[in-house]
Amino acid sequence: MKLVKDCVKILDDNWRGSFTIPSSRLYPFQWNWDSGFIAIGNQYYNPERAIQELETLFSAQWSNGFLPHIIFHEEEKYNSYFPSADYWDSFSAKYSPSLIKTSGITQPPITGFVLEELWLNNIDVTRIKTLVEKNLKYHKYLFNNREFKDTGLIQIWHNWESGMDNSIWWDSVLSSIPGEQIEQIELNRKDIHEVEDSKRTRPKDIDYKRYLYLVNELRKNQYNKINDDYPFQIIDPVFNSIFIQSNKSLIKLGKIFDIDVSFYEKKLSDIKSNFNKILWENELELYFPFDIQNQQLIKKECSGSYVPIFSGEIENEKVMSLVKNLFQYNDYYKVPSCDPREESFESINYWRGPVWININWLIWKGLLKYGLLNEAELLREETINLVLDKGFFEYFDPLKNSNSHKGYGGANFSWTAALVLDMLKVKNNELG
Ligand code: 2M8
Repeated sequence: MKLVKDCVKILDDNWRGSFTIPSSRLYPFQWNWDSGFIAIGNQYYNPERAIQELETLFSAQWSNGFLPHIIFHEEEKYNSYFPSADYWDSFSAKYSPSLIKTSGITQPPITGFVLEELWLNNIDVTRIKTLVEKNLKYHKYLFNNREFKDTGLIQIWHNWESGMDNSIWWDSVLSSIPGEQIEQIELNRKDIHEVEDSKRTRPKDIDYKRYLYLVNELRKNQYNKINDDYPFQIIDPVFNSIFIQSNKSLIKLGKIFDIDVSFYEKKLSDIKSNFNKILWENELELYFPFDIQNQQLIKKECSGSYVPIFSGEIENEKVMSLVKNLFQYNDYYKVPSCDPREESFESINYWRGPVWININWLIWKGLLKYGLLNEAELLREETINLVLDKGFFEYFDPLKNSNSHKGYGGANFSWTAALVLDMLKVKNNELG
């Protein structure tokens, strides 16, 4: 099947000997949640690469358990990405590894779930056990350093930690950073030279200055704590839904491997009882992020509002409301990263409107968990067709009547290929 061959070729081309880059030139290093999604796709054709991908990621784990979002593997490429390895300056942080440079923030913790998938697919048990132990240490770090009060819920400290970088969800918080704090920040952006039409498809300079302001503040504290007035303290439903599922997977695997997981069981029950209380909005019947500094939900409809289905831990009634909402419009492809009815919607600007394959995949997985097979199939078909029609890009214009003949951002994008492979696998039950 040609589509399968194309997916495998992209994963092959982006493989760098022990890890996979998301897309050449634009993202020349290893990214945390990308690696999780990539391993999902590689487990069928290349199980050795799937496990190695995670082993390489965890080889850059900090001694306190923290798992960074970028691993800067190839020194000669340090300056081809901004902010560069030197900008992050991880070597000056107490707990960072001393041989490999990394960023100082994390990303949605998908790897626990991925390990369960690899285990189900009979990939080397001894190697999986070692990774489960490391992954549990990472979750312990999150509980010990990022828990919001005693809720079990984890806070993120940077919009890059959400993985949905310039989502309209973060607008209010980021724009609260005073102008004089970012005036002096210098940019040396590389991304804008690597994609077409970057003015309309990538974040603006002023956004980048705010992102860097946050990095600078975190770096002063060795990425390990925040000051009381630090503006970005968010409980993100996407991060936490993925975290719930990964905790469940690690608890299951931990028991199989005779590891004491009682700490995580207690914490998981805390998150489960607080997730809906804090993040569900009753009138709009959607999930939203909670802004801790301003003590309020950020009530804007984004694709992330649906990702909690992936956790498998929300009540049927809520799932049905989400599904009703999700399938009510047919004039755009599912699932736009920002609802087209929102004022800030921009159809081709990165996380402010376009469809992303990883978010569709998470929602699709969630629908399957609830036995919503028709809805899951609709989403799966639409997602695969979008890639067939517009190519293996990073993101896609959701408007059906637009003139977009191809996708946007990075081409030959690894997680697009990997997750399409997974979606094909379920349908055909084999890939050949
Ligand atoms: C994008 O984020 C990076 C920063 O981490 C960037 O824009 O330079 C996001 O889409 C993120 O979710 C993704 O992991 C990363 C690599 O694909 O690119």
